[in-house]
Amino acid sequence: MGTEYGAEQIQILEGLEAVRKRPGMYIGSTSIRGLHHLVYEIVDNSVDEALAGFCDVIDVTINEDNSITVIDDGRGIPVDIQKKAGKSAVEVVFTILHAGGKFGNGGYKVSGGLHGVGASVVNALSEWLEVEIYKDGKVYRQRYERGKTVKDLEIIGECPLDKHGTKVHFLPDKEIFEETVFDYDTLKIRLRETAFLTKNLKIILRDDREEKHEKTFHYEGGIQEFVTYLNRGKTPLFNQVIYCEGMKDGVYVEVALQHNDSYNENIYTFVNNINTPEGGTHLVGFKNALTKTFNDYARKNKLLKENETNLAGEDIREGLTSIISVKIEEPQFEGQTKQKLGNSEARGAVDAIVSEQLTYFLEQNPAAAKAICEKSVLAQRARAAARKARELTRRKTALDVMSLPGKLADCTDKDPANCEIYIVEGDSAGGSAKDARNKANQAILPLRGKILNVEKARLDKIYANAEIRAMITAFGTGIHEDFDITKLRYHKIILMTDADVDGAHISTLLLTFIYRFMPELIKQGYVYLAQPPLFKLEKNKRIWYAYSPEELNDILSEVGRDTNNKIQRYKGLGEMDAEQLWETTMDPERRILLRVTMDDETASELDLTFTTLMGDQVEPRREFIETNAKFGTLDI
Ligand code: TTJ
Repeated sequence: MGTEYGAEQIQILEGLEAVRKRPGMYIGSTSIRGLHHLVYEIVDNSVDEALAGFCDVIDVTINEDNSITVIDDGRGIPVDIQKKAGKSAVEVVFTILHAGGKFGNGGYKVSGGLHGVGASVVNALSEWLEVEIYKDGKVYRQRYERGKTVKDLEIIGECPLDKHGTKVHFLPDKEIFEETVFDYDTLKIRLRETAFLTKNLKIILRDDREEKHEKTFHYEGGIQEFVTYLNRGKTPLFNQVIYCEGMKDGVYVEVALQHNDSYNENIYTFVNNINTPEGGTHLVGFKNALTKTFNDYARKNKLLKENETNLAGEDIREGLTSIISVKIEEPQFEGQTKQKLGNSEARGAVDAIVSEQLTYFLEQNPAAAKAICEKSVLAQRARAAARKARELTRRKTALDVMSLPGKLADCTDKDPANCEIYIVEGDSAGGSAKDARNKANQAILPLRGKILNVEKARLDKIYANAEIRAMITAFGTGIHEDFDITKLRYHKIILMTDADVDGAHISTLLLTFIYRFMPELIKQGYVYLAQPPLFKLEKNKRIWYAYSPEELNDILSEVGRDTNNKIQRYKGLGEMDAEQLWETTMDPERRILLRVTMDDETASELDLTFTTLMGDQVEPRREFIETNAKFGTLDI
């Protein structure tokens, strides 16, 4: 780790021009997501320096003009001239694509993942970028504009001999990005995650814009504290967070886990601090070790009787919260989105380290071991019952209309791409919707009674629930091991509930079911929220609808505020007749639909969103419904 590292070790691979032409290729997109990516790309360089053991603090500031400043106390980017390029190493880092220690040997020990493309991409996509390096008593500085060097690297002053580090200040280019206003919460979630993954590193995030914020993330417990954080608002089965750590075949492995009393599995995997939402070999190794270790323990300690079958992996993972973090010198990413770890040595390393250390933990902590085993046995029984219940939701063939739920008013068009299904709460609203709809391509599924809260129920109960069964059969996709998105019968699944707190609650229950059991529907953008109006304004035989108090105000200002105004506040869908429902909420030409989105980047927070919403803690739930934060939605 202490290898001498200078300009020589940085290799030159490619030119920068391509980046401004096709930014999406390098940072995923030019939406707000890509914008935030610029910050992670810069910060990751400082994190690498921290991982190498030379940096303790990273300071990130969103400035008033939505420029970003990142300062670290590392060794400072090398300033010596690199012979091959004929310019300083700093300039190479910022002006040559793929430069940076990442591709050489003996430089950085680990490298970025998905878009680990480095500082030059950020530079190319910034109106301007300034770098300052504090090293050997001198302050170096260079400025670039849209990726082009403005001036040679200069010494602009002196600093104390013991000061060292790098400062980067950049303004994302408005010519490139659709959105150039940073979201404090998004950066906060991601930087907190980075701090959890890098034990002892302190990250400070400041927001110097109008609404000031400042937050310091510093976790001595690393991923163990991450698990505690993820389990906040839940009830752990035992106090300790199990921690396994070790190095094998060039793979550094850290795993932390703790069960809670819920039924959900919550595992987040990382490679070199980068989220791998599609898992990969490290996850496979972990699951193997967990299944094997618990079955061995349960048999040995008679928690599983001789005539009983082995626990399945999913039984043991019921209620499990875990972080798997590996560091590898040359990670290989696979899959369509390159978010899945491919290195086979990671499987063996995680398996070996977790098997050994988890076995030891269980032997040392029999009470915790017993609690987990007993929960797993219950899960095993529920799984058997659930299988039976699930079989009842299977339709014999895709064309077997007879097995569609009785309450479904299906549409006549059979091409899923044209079809929509409205999930409506209550028979009366369902009735209006049936009268209002375009029968050709709009199906209506009314749900009655309270929707089951899947956060609080085991699988067998969930699959036995009539409302949930109706949705599964209507969607056509099947569920669990049967799930097949190509069988989806409607490309728009539209949740239509009253525009009040109860309606929001029902929507959330429905979304929770979809999120937990059919997340692909959300990921692929098939799920929507209808937006019924809140107000009707009638004046001189003319009618306006408003979808928010602000909109009502705007309309009132336009038509004049006088005694001829008749304002009705809609308390529910039931107060609208079929024609009004069509005009305001269902007519594709006039309605507003919100597409439900989810962001892999902040997935660990999304889980809490559901736990909070659907769990026992009443206050956080209210707050969520009122602010409707985190769950992404897009106006379309
Ligand atoms: C590499 O090895 C020799 C000593 O310096 C190491 C290095 O480059 N460290 C380093 C880079 N620390 N911080 C950075 C860095 C910080 C920011 C904010 C942005 C960039 C591109 C690099």
